[in-house]
Amino acid sequence: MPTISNASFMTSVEQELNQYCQERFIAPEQLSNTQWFQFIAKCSQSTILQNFPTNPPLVNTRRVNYLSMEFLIGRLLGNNLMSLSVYQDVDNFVAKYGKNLVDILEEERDPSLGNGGLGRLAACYLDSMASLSQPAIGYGLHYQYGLFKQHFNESGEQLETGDSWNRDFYLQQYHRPDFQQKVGFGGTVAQITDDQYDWQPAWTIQGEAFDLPVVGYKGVQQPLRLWQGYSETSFDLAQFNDGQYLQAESHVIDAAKLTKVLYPNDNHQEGKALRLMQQYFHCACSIADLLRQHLAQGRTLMELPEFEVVQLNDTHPALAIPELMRILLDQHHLSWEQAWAISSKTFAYTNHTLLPEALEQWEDGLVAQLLPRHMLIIERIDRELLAKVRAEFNDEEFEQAWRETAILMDHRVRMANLCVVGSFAVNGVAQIHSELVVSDLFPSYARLFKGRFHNVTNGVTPRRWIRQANPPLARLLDNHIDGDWTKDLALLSQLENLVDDPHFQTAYQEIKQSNKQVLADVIEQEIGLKVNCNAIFDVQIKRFHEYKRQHLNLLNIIATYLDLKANPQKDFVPRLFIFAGKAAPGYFMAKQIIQAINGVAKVINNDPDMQGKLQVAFLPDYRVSLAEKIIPAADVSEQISLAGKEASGTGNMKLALNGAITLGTLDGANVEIAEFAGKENVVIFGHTVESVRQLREQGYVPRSYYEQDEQLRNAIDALANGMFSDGDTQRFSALVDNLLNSDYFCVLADFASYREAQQEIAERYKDQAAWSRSAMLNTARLGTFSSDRSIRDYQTRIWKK
Ligand code: Z16
Repeated sequence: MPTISNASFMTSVEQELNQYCQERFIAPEQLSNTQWFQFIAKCSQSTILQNFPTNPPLVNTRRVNYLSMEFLIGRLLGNNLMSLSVYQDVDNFVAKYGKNLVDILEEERDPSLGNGGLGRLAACYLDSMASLSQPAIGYGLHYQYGLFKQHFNESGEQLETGDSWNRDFYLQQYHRPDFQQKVGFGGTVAQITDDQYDWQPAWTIQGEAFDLPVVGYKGVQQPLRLWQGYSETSFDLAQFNDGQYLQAESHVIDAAKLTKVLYPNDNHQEGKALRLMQQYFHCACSIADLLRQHLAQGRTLMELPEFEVVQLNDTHPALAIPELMRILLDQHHLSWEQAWAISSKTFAYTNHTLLPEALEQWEDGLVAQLLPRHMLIIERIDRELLAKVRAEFNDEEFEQAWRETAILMDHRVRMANLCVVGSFAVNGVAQIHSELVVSDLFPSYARLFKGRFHNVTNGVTPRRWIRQANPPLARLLDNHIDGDWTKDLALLSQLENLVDDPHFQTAYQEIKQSNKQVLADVIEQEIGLKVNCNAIFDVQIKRFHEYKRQHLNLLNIIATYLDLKANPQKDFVPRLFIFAGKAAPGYFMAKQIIQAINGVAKVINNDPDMQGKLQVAFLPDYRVSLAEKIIPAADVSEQISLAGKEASGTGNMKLALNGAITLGTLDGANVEIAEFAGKENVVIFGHTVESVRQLREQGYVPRSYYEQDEQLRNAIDALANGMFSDGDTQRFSALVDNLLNSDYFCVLADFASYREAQQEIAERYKDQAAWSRSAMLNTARLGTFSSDRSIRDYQTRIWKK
């Protein structure tokens, strides 16, 4: 627990304010929001550093080294004030000078060091580990440019600009020059003994450590350590293009470029050499740093797995496995068997996707060229695996089993395979996903490595996603729950008894309504649209990807619009569709979908017949701070991915906890949300994993749905005939063609069922009492989706000694 009291914190704030103002010859009343922000950031950071405990003791657990290429941490100051338990005091303090803390916190720039779910999950887990005093360190990269900023042009296309987050990021990152590392690339290897080689890299890049303190809620502070590339020599990166990499070896890479930018792909591998270099750089710096700390405490290498665990966040840090092996073999001269005994008990791997285009595979030539020693190690791991597979499978089974399990196949290095073989535990991120990992992705591994496969369902931190994002709901919970729900979200179940209490109902409803009003102001500010606050706020906020099916949502909007135009007198529950999300800059179809939504929004929002009935708001530049504004105001949570494709989802949890009704398929964590909330408190539709399988077996013909369903046909035709593109009949032709002729994600097959589900939503919303009862039960029953619970699952299932 922190040793600082609120009173002493506020006294020091007062003293420092005098000094801050004196230095600037200015009275506190004249400070701008920016200055207030800088000032409060400075006070809270020095307090954290001086007063928050570090290095919690290892009690029945190992220290967690969370390796992730992405940490989507969001704004920090409000979160830190809450963790220090001084949020309210600071709010009162600035009020004395006519300021509002919420406005001041708006000054902080989001550090967008991640793409989407995977990066945000890493941030929630750091928060939970610090709050639960689980010893941990996060290792990531200090990108100069985070995820691009998104804009829309006149015709609704996505444009991207750079996010140089660090330039006006006022919170301090602590440069740790003494933790600097050197990372080699390219060069040659010479064999010394059976197990030991001498690698002479062709060039090296220096890694500089920058720490961001992660402050747990009434817990401890632990570092998020981000590595930045640095070097004295410069180099022309253009010569290191794909295809040319074979010649690039003799050059020195410009280290400043190495960590320049985060690759903007979510659930998709780009396969660029620079990305592989980033991955290795990340692993090499992190593994060296963790070994430094381990050895500094007087511990032996053989003891490593007793004290340290490395959790691999997807395959992006897979090279940490051969890197640890290399150090143990070549620098510490251990035998292969000794090194493998250590390494294979140290790593655990979390799989986040089944999508083939997201499963990383690297050309073996590229890996050999860039990392010749690691390639030898990977080849040896693969050879030893071959012996195991031969022993386990009979002659008939062997070929199939090897196709599936080999690390090296068809001139590719398959990183997921490397992770499964090199880890003591593998987990998926939701029940159904973990089952599919075993049954569809890795059945032979499951037979080979019994007991290695687990499930840990994702979770979200209630500190940010309830207390910080939804202060009125937090206050209501504070007033009605015994104990601190912020630390133990299972306590939400106490609300179960209150859902029939009219006072509580009214309070809960009023909170949602006032949050909708707040969001309405944001929408007007951002895109100039005045919205009807009595409409259903129907929200789909996530990365744009065909499997997430924002175009299914869009087709229903178009069908609804056409229906309302044809039947103006129709009884209709007003609806506001809210979208937010980015498409990878190179993902053409996702960008088409964005443009189509913008096109539809323009027509509908400008149609006088629709005023207050049907509206579409597409908010640009989705990011953590925008999510914090949308989520508390949502009535409906769109979770409509094709069954089997969304590993878990985490936005689904945030929305449901904040009282949105899930409208979803039986995919990812939706399945568990439905179980916990109760089937009657969600709306489920669409094909299941099993029925999608059957659909494909029969031979899926999307055009037949188009031909048989008039509403669907009219909707698609409207897209095709220029109704939403100023008469341009070509603008959406790729999207239309794709839907009619391939439709890999079965949008047309789920259209009818989705439309029915949408009508059910409208019906249910008419009964406000029943609706908010369902919403309340979502809040009451979903405490299990706290990331604290996920971390406890990791502790008991995976990290245990
Ligand atoms: C990502 O965000 C996810 C998976 C992946 O392989 C790569 C990236 Cl960048 C997402 C999943 O799509 C999502 O279902 C899941 O909730 C999230 O990771 C966290 O597990």
